[in-house]
Amino acid sequence: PKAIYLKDYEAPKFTVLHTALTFLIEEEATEVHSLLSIQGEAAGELKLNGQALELVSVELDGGALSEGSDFSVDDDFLVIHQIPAHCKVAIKTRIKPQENTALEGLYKSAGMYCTQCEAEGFRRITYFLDRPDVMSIYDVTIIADKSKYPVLLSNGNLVESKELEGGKHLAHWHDPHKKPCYLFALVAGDLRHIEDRFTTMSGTDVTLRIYVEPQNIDKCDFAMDALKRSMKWDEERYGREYDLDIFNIVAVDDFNMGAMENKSLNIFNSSCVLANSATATDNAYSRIEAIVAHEYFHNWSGNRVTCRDWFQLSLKEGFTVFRDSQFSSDMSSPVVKRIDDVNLLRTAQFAEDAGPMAHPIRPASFIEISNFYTLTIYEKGAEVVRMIHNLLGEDKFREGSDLYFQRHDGQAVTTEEFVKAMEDASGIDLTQFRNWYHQAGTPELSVTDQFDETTGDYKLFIKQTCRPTPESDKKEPFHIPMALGLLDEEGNDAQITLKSDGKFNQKTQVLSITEPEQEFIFSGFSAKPTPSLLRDFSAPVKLHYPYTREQLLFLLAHDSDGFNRWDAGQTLATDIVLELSEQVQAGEPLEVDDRLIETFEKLLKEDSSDKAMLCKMLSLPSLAFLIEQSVPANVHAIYTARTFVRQTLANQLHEAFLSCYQQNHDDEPYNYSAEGTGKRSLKSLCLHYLLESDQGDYSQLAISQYQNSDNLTDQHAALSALANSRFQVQAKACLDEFYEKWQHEPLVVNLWLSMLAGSDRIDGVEGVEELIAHPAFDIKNPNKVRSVIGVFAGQNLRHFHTQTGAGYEWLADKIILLDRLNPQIAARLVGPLTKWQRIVGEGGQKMRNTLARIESTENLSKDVYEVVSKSLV
Ligand code: BAL
Ligand code: ZN
Repeated sequence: PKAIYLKDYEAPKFTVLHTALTFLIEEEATEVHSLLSIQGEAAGELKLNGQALELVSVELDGGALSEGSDFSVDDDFLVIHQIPAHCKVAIKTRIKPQENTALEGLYKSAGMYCTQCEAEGFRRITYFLDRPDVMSIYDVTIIADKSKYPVLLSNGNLVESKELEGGKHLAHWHDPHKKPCYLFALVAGDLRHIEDRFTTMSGTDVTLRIYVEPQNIDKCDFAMDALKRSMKWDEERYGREYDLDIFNIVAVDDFNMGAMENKSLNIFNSSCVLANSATATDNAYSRIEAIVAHEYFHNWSGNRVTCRDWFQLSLKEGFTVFRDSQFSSDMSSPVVKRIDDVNLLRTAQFAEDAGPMAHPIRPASFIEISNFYTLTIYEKGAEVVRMIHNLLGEDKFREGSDLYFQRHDGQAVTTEEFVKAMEDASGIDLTQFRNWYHQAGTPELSVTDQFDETTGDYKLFIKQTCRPTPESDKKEPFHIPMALGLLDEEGNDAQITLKSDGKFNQKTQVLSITEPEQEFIFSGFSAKPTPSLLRDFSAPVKLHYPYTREQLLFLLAHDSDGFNRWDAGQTLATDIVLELSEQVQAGEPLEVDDRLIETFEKLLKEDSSDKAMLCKMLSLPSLAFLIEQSVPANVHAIYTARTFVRQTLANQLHEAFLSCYQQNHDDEPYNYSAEGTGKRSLKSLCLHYLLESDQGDYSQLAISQYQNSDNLTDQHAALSALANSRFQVQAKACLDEFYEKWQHEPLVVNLWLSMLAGSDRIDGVEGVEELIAHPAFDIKNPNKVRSVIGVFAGQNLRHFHTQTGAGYEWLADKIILLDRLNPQIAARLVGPLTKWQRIVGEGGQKMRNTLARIESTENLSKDVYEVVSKSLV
């Protein structure tokens, strides 16, 4: 397979002004008739994309064309040798959605037809200029059996609907907004809906509907509420109003992504829309709220202003993730939201940036674009927009955003247009800042300091570096905004006075790091302050400062920045666990630093009102995060050390954990709210520690919580604590009962599968293979693949990295099998193996050998080939 390069971009020679599509849906096959009104500057060859299509006929301005003399067709293109500058091309194709397991283009999920066209799925529906800079007005007619498919949906407004002979019916949809074909959508099925209304800021009445399979009609209310809140928030925060009379959401079970922002017809993975207290956890509620908002916000950041080409994907994704994170932050606790975002970034995106698939947020090349829906494009992309927001300030950022939407409404543009609008609106020079867009890798800041008692000057020396990544060895310095606080001896924020410009600034000062090495001098100190660096994680960088454990404890107790207070605790715990892991390897006796235990005890006894924050403070860094901090990593030594710390805390503080558990355990009916979620998360954390303690048998506490709770969050917490504990008999009884009760609810079953696949007590590869053989598993369903294979390989690191290498071989077998069915999902599963260079010794080598075995498999998809081959370089 060949790579595609950004530098080769050329504007299209023809565009499609209008696209009329007719879908004749039959059980055997679906016929797609398309009539394209084409316009170019001059006559010439027309090269249309198409994949897995059966071509029926081609006409040009009403006359039939012949293969060979007029056009040629192969696996990827239909080429019409010569068309005039203005013409109409009519193409008929036949497709088999019911056999489409790749879930791209038009496919069938649980008896309903639906589409997924981003990035390049439309070419599996009909021959087209399948590129985002070709924008067209669509008229879509759907004809299908009325009893089987009573609901027929597409983008825009319904302009006609009627009954036809033979039990069929027809619906005609017209979308007045021109759009790229990746935003096209169609749904045909036997669906129910709930309906609500929203009046926009200029007074337009919008009908809102959520369509689901009949059994799910009681799980739509929360998503509807989230949608209305998103619409209002986007008006208030960004001045963005909805632009059609109808907005539809449809839930489907088989979906490669979380959801898709098709114009006015968002299609959602059912896991990202369906919720009630019995079938969704707090985590699911919060994910649903964020994804409903994300897809809705795309209506402006993505649909009204779209991407010129797929190298610009972060233009819409980075900005929209930033917008949805602002929304979620406004709906709950900003610090907790920031902690969650940064945890994901530092654990998974930093690993991506340090691995063989590292790419800039605006990549320069790819083989398969589906492989670039990454944490880098999304999460790091959002961090880059966040830095612009912080450099400009809220008001100027809003002016920049307004200017961007006003200038480029209806256009397909690049990240450059976004940055330029921000620059023009604010007058702030972002020239150097642009390096974030085309340089991959995580910059590292090494900070040292010095205090001069005679002058009262405090100096910070900051050095920035960035390791080589596949696209370049040598990096230009990044523009890194570093938010800084300086704590005095009492732990208060000192006034920060930069000696060079002499003026008093705020208690948090943002320093612009732009050079490879920089020095800052602050004056007016009577004693050496404690630096609070990178407050609120002001830039996506790795920070190195030689904090002593005493300094970290001081920050943990006093820092006015909530994020850094939490981060001081994480740094302390990381330091302790990694030191212990060295001792594990040296065969030395282990002992946990008393100061960590004292800190936990103090936190547990504090009467904190912010339960969610307390839960974060009491959570140890994850095994995945710790592995990232230690390269090359000895997974088993780190696992042993971390487990030892958990058990020591559990044993020494079990009474405090019990008391905290009891204080937060009440009989109030379930209600999804920031307060309720915080309480439940804290309670669940205490329960997990209690079940790890050997100072008492707390299994009954978990069993009772499982049996008596009115909500899935608490039941899941109890079950997963049991599943990971020494109480395996009780765990099995409860888990079996849970499955019996919920086997008809796919989303609950998926949670059950993921609890088992992620359990510390699973019987290794044999245990996970039993899940694959279970009737609840279906390899064609991406949610089930993620729940079992994804969780085992991506989260159950102790068992995946079993020393025999059996975990790697098992994963390779699944990837090879799945590649025949769904290459996108297969390629995602390669991720854990790509980290082979970070795993110490033989383990890393075994991972590499496994990758080589996958690479040697015949007829590998582009998707899997790209990830595997790049990982082996
Ligand atoms: N555009 C693909 C799904 C999403 O990011 O919203
Ligand atoms: Zn998105």
